[in-house]
Amino acid sequence: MSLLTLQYGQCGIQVGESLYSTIFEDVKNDNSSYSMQSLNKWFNISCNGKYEPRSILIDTETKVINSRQKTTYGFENIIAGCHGGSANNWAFGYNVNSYTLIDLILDKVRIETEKSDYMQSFLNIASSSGGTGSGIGCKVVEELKDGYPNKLIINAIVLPYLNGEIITQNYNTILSLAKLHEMSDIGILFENDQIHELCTERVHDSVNFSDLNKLIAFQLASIFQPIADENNAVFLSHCSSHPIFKYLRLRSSYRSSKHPKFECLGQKMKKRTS
Ligand SMILES: Nc1nc2c(ncn2[C@@H]2O[C@H](COP(=O)(O)OP(=O)(O)O)[C@@H](O)[C@H]2O)c(=O)[nH]1
Ligand SMILES: [Mg+2]
Repeated sequence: MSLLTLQYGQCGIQVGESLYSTIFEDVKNDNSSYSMQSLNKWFNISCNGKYEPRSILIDTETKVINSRQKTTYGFENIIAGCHGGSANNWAFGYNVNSYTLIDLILDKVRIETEKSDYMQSFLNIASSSGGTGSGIGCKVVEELKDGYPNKLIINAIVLPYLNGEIITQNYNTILSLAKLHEMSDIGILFENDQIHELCTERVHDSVNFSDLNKLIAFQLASIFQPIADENNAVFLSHCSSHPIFKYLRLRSSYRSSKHPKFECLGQKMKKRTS
């Protein structure tokens, strides 16, 4: 089973990149069935043997896209126009910018879904508090829910620091969560404050976004990496089929081993969710 990742805005793109590099580090140079399953889940393999992340990067400015580090695998699907951002305004992203980009995005989604017969889920990654990820993200999720009713919609949402960097963050977050709650099969929430605290305890004092993203990536990978004879996404969908359990909050500490062995949630799910 594979999934298609959609990364929106600065936060979504940076977290998504960290997720892909974590996955790639976990499985590269390894021919085990675990690694093969994982690679097939996250990457298309081109005819010249190059790994292409099964992912679409979406932004309304080019700053983050242009400052990405080079990787051995290339992100091929990039939609980043010079629209001047979404002004940290959910409504502007949802009502205005999304109309400029939606056809392009849905076209890429169609092409990617047609590449794999086993595409089971969409994984959307965004912050709730900016304008692009929250606004355009919600619009795209709405279209995905409508156009692909049999696929699982999984939304990984980063909640802002409580002390707030963006004056509109609370409005954007409420609007995003209200929309996404209707349409998510699974919502996974990451609170920047909590993730920051975990990183400070375990790593060092001067924590930056890259540390936060690494921890978020480890937590996401611990859900989605394959386990023997079981598909985690299906397992998760059972867990969250009741509306009360739709939102999961993961609690795990920073894992800094060089080759992390991702724990599947399995029996530990109950302990970690709230
Ligand atoms: N964890 C994490 N949070 C981020 C990152 N970049 C931005 N944020 C948070 O995302 C929010 C701003 O959203 P952003 O993605 O910049 O807005 P957008 O580009 O308009 O979607 C703020 O609350 C930031 O704290 C990141 O790389 N990691
Ligand atoms: Mg932005």
